[in-house]
Amino acid sequence: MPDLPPDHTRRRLIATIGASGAGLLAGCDRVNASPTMRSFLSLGEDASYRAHRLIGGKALATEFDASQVSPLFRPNGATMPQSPQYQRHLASGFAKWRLRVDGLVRRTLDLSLDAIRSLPQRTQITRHDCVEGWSAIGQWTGPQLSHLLRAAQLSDQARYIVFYCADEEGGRPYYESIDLNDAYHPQTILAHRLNGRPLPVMNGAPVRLRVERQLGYKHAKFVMRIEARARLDDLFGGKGGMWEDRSGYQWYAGI
Ligand SMILES: Nc1nc2c(c(=O)[nH]1)N[C@H]1C(S)=C(S)[C@@H](COP(=O)(O)O)O[C@H]1N2
Ligand SMILES: [Mo]
Repeated sequence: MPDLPPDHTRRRLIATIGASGAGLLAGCDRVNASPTMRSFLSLGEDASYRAHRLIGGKALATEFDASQVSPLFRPNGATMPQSPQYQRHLASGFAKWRLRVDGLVRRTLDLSLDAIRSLPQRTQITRHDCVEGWSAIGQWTGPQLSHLLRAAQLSDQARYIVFYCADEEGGRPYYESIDLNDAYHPQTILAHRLNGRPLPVMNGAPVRLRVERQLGYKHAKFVMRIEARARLDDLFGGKGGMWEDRSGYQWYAGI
């Protein structure tokens, strides 16, 4: 699948988010320079994380054929965030919803759904594996997270990308986080379409993360805000995600 947009799309992207072309189109050298192996908590001890990083940070998850797409992409976990704010956005077709990208960035972004739709898009057919013992194959479309991060221009201290969701668990938002290696991975996208249609609410509308080399709970739905951070141990329960905090799930959920 093509990663680079044709020139007119690029120009529109630059116009849309008002970033400099140099910043947007620069490579991701700084990712390779980032000390992801100097890890957080027990990550250095995690065999799956170590193995993945040794095999190569850019290994691709398997992509499938259109004929293999599951008839229904089964929803799991939260299927309808209850907050009045989310309900208002849903009622108005997310017309005034904005995805905020902030934290350790040089420019904060507030992206409308239209802006997200007009970025260069990637479509991929992948298998989602939930720890609860089910899988589904779906076709996802959305911009690569790397495009947003380049537009926001991460500062040198940024090590992790955190996703804050609209649904809450015990007074805290569902949240998840990934390292920069996964954040800049070509298959890491913010999906706003599933199987050729707008993303259904139950599957995470208006946008949800696809981070294809990890298990289902990492794929944050109903993403409201993306934050670049230097550390995770000072956020909520300190383990980098709602399930990690609450039930001791692995932070690196490599498949
Ligand atoms: N915001 C949010 N994201 C979430 C969840 C959730 O409850 N809330 N559940 C996770 C789990 S455990 C899985 S398996 C997938 C399910 O995605 P689906 O509903 O599209 O099947 O979303 C993940 N992302
Ligand atoms: Mo899951």
